[in-house]
Amino acid sequence: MSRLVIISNRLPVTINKKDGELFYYPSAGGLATGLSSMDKSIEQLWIGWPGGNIEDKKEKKEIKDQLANDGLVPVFLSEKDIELYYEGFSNKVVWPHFHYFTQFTNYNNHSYWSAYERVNNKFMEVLKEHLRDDDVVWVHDYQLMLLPALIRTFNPNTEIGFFLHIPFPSYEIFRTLPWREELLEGLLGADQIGFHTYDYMRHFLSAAYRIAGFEHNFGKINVGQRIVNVDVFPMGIDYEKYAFPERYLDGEHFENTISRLTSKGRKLILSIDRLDYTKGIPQRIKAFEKFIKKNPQYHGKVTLLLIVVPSRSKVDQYQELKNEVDTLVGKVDGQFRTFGWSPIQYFYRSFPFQELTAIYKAADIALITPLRDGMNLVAKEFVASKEVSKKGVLILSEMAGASNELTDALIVNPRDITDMEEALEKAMEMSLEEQAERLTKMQHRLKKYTVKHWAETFLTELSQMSVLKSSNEINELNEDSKFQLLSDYKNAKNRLILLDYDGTLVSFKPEPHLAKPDAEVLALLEGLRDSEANKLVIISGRDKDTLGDWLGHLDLEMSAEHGVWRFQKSNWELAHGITNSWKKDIRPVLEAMVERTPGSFIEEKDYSIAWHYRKIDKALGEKRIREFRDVLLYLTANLDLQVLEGNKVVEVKNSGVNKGNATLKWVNSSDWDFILAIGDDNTDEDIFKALPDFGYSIKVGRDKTAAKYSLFGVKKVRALLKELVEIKVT
Ligand code: GDG
Repeated sequence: MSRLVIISNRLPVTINKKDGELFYYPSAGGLATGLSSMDKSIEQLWIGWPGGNIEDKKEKKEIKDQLANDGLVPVFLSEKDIELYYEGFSNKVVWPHFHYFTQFTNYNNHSYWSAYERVNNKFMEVLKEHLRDDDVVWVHDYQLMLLPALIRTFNPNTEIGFFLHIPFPSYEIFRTLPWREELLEGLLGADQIGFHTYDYMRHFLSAAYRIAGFEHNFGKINVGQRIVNVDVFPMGIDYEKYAFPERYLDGEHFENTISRLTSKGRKLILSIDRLDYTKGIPQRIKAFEKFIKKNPQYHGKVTLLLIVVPSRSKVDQYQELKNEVDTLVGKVDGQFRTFGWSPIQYFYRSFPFQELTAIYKAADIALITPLRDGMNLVAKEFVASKEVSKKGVLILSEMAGASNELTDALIVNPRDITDMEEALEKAMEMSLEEQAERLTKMQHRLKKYTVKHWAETFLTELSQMSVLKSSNEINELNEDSKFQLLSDYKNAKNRLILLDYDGTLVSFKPEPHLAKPDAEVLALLEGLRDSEANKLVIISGRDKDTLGDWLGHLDLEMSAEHGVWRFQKSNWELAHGITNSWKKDIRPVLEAMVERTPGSFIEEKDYSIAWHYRKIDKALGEKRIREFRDVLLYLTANLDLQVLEGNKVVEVKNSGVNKGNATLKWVNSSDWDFILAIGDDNTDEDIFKALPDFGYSIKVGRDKTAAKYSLFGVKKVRALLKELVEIKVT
């Protein structure tokens, strides 16, 4: 079994130096707690920053040795790295931007960006010292988005997964980042990219398409010769740990904490987050204030336990937020407190796990209302803590990824103070039956989709990608097969060469009339035609007039409109039994498609008619085809026509006419000792299938094909034809 190498910004252990001595603590945060409960039977190595700024060589060595015992490898960051990469690019650019706080995004600090690049490379350098050929590497989160591509360059065969723990913003937001291409390119180095929710996945796919031009098919993106799988993996929790914390803890202390919290018989509303502007803490306090104001009957009977865990205190916005929270708490408390009651109990610190779980158990309501949150594990942990009691209400923001799963919570809009206030009223009044019913449903899900399940699903799907990679392998025309083709060509006396035009000899252009043959392609065709042993045929879906104008002077043979016309001895001949009287019935349907789809257009040929959607969003084009498919099929069935779906085009033409039938006429017209056919489109598959066994068929592109070989791109086709032409010369 392969070894798993986890790479994240922070290690699950944080080092703190006090009075010259090093102390090791478990790191806080969802990622550290989550991954630490993964199956230990798989060999693991975890690479990351242990926190702090360790400069001393002796200390570095000591830390390295100490961590190595637990399979951990430190990446040491300098003071500058921490300032520019961690506090800078990660937390002042990516974090606010991806959480839709663009007013806090620093768009113009290039030293942040260079540090981000430099530190991603630093992680790479450490990985290089440890990476084995069969390792599976799993990179985590927004601080390391360049790493997948760096690993890919270093070792193209490494299996690489990437998981983003925060939201991926909509394309409209993402596009405004100056480093958008670089970040996409970095991420697309992975074999698999995972997100917490379908929305984040959808946003990513849209950005990859609109910014970098990569299309996807059910979440699978073709990047060069690789497939990148993009999918949703909602992260779970270690359920048992929160459901039965007493099993892991000193029971007495645990019970004491609970009884201290519940001694006054007041309802306890819990709010717990890192101090962060994404968490909606001020709005939450305002909602509580409104609730207290509106419901005097609860005075003295309810407490908001407001726990704010210090975080990123060096970033300006966090200091401002701290002041705002302090002021708001003071205001509400000052306004409503009595000698025996304080409406808010405010803690600006973190709690050990033991106390945290006791707090979860003691709380009656959890008020978790982030303005944006990738997932939010606290919500899940609170629900799990009610496994035994079945008492408690979760009020959850619709902007937290967790709201997609915890649909039995009271879901609120975190910017709507009234909505949150009303949810508090509802929670206070909710019957025990309803609480139990809602909790049971959510617990059922959380028990099943634990963090272990999350990691296993991600890694299983990643390993299936490598199976897919090998089963999907395309038989590329490599040096050996090309050598055979060239030598067969050289030895042959009677050769047939069938070439498609668009996408094969010339690249696609936004409009068909722009794809005129250039000097290079004309010279290649002349070169091939000039060999006496060659019969050169252009076999295309284009109309005969365009082909005639562009290539008629070359004195070669042609087939136009997928076999409707045949050009021989400077003369166009129509295939038998073909009519075009049906066009008047089909045209209005295609015109309706154009009307509904700005940017699409009709191409009318003598005996066929096509609707192109090359210039518009592929998804919109495909949606339109789905809408009109039934009408088209109904009409064409009655008129003995066929509907062909090509590369961003739908074409209607007489049935029984296709490139395959056209090909057979040439194939049967002589006793060839060499046949070569090259094409890129679905319609060219008919050509490949019509060739005798000894024929060479080459598909241009990466799709599944009946052709013997594949070549990637027009440039490569031209290079091959050039070699054929040169054989004639020598
Ligand atoms: C990211 C995304 C996503 C909190 N306070 C204390 C404490 N915690 C523990 C909780 C929980 C974890 O920290 C917080 O998890 P979150 O999910 O809320 O958020 P982050 O870790 O900041 O961030 C987030 C997550 O990654 C996972 O993908 O859900 O959306 O932003 O486990 O229990 N633990 C202790 N004392 C505390 O005071 N011991």
